[in-house]
Amino acid sequence: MERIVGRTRLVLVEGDITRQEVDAIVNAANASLLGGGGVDGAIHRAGGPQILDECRAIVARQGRCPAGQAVVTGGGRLKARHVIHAVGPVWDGGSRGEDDLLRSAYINCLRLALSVAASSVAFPSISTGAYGFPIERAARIAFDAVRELVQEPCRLDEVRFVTFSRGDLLVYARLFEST
Ligand code: AR6
Repeated sequence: MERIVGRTRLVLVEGDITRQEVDAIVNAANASLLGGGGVDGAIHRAGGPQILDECRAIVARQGRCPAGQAVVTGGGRLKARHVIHAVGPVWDGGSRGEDDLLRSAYINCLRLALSVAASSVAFPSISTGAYGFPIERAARIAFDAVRELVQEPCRLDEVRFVTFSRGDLLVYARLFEST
């Protein structure tokens, strides 16, 4: 499924983010930046040890990465040249600033993608796995943040949402259809 916003193509697919042929893929990391399960584990496994080495160097330089923020490393063995490691909020009922932190994570990823001159970037559904953020609410925040940023024409040709289940795909598809 596709939508054009500004001069950017928004694309919805179901699949494995480690296999996407884009300039940058986003990782749903944690504040340690040292890897974990879910999409984080998959990216480090597929990309190899170079990504973890770079993450360690970043933490040594600037410390842990708080929720809402992101950092960028190379892509190691991945097809993507860059990995943007975003830390989403842990869901805690919804009244502890989770929405704003999730939105910041998406916006900061897009800014980092632009800063490394990526013209295509793929996102997983940040925070909706181990961190428990409800998928409908998260997808709406993700979609709105991306749409808002690319409304002003920018150098991003494509932003891809990569869902990992049919259920998540349908949630995003409803957003694409209603726009
Ligand atoms: N490609 C695309 N999406 C995936 C893949 C994949 N290969 N694998 C899982 N997903 P999660 P979070 C989906 O738990 O909620 C880690 O341990 C998954 O189905 O990976 O932000 C980190 O180190 C879900 O829809 O990330 C942190 O400690 C989405 O990716 C913590 O989990 C996000 O699920 C972060 O939790």
